[in-house]
Parts: sequence; structure tokens; C-alpha cells
Amino acid sequence: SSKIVVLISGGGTNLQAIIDACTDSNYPAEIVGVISNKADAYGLTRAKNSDITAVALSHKDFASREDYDQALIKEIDCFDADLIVLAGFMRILTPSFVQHFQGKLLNIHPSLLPKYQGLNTHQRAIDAGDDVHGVSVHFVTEELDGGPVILQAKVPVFEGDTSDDLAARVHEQEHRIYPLVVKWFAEKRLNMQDEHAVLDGNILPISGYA
Ligand code: 3YE
Repeated sequence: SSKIVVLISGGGTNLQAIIDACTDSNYPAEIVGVISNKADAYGLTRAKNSDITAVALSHKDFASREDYDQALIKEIDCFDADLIVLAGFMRILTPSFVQHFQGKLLNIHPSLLPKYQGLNTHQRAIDAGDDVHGVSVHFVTEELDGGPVILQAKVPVFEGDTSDDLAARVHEQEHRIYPLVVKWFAEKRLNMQDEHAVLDGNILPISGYA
């Protein structure tokens, strides 16, 4: 089965969704390692609870972003991973990192990209008066949140929603669509071809999968 390394910075609820998916014997992937740039991330405990190798690699122990990303490359290469999944990993990756893992890096971003790249996406959707919001899984390229979109899920925005209300609604969708996209990749049905995500030979995103 395909070997996945998951990168986190925090609680790791998307990590847990993928761990749970992997417990199905028909699921075509296994998590071989979890790496956090924060030593106290609860996601590291989730990994250990499931007997997955958990590594803390703090960016604060390195002199530069380039040095940190080189150390991260070394660490990931030890796992011989087929796929690197960013799950609440809050670091901008250097061009050399992205090039090293070209086409093997996924991220999940809490907006309907290309809307609301960057941070505070739920509050920004509320402030804009959007009545639809959502989440995107995309391939990672050098441009932050700018890589080709693979799959999106939409949620309604209701009157009076707080950012936390909306975040909770979006999280439910994250936990559904991220394991699905990882499955496609593990089945070798999904790849990045120049600036497009391609599933079974079709350019994405196609609505109706999730
Ligand atoms: N890197 C590239 N392309 C991408 N990283 C992520 C997606 C993605 C990527 O598509 N090249 C927060 C925004 C980052 C931020 O500025 N972080 C700081 C560190 C903050 C901290 O350590 O607390 C930084 O300098 O990186 C994943 C999402 C990254 C969000």
C-alpha cells in the first residue's frame, strides 16, 4: 500500500480522519510517519495512540527557513513516502522543498479556492456576506494556496454564524473529503500534470464526487 507522511502543527483532526480511514483493510494507504513543527501538537499524541512514528522537528532549532526545510526533507526521505499530506501544517514551504516532492504534496485549505487564500478564511467569508463557503484539497506548488484544486466541498453560511460555527461545519466536510483524495492518490488515479490536477484522465475539479 502507499506510504504517507502527514505534516501537522496542531490538533490533527484531519490526521485523525485519515488514521481512521486507514483502519479499513481495503484502504490503499498507510501512514508511516507524522511530523510536527510544534513539539506540543496534540496530533503527535494521536499518532502515538495509533502506533505511528511521531517526530517533532521545531523550526525554532534552525537558523533559516531553508535550513529547516532541508532538515524536513531529510526526515521525510527516511520514511520513503509516496505522498506527503499537509494537515494543519502552518508553514510556508520553500521552492526547494516543493521541487523535491513535486506532485506528491497535498494540502487542505478552508475556503473555496481561489477565494480566501491565507488565514482567517471563515471570518472573511462571513464579512463578505457569502452564503456559500467550503474547503479545498489541492496540490502544493510554490505559490501558497495557489496549486491546482483537486476536490472541494461546499457548506451553507447561516445568518448569525460565528467564525467558530462556520469552522465546525467546514471541518465535517474536511474529514470526509481528505481521506477520499488520499485514496485516489494511493490508487494512482490522481496526479498533477503541468498546472492541473488529473483524476482518471480528467482535469479537475469536477463537481459531484463528494
Ligand atoms: N507552502 C507552499 N505552497 C502551499 N504551505 C501550506 C500550503 C502551501 C505551503 O500551497 N509553498 C501562516 C500561513 C501558512 C504563516 O505565515 N506561517 C508562518 C509560520 C507561523 C508559525 O510557525 O506559527 C511561516 O512563516 O511559514 C500549508 C499552509 C501554510 C499556511
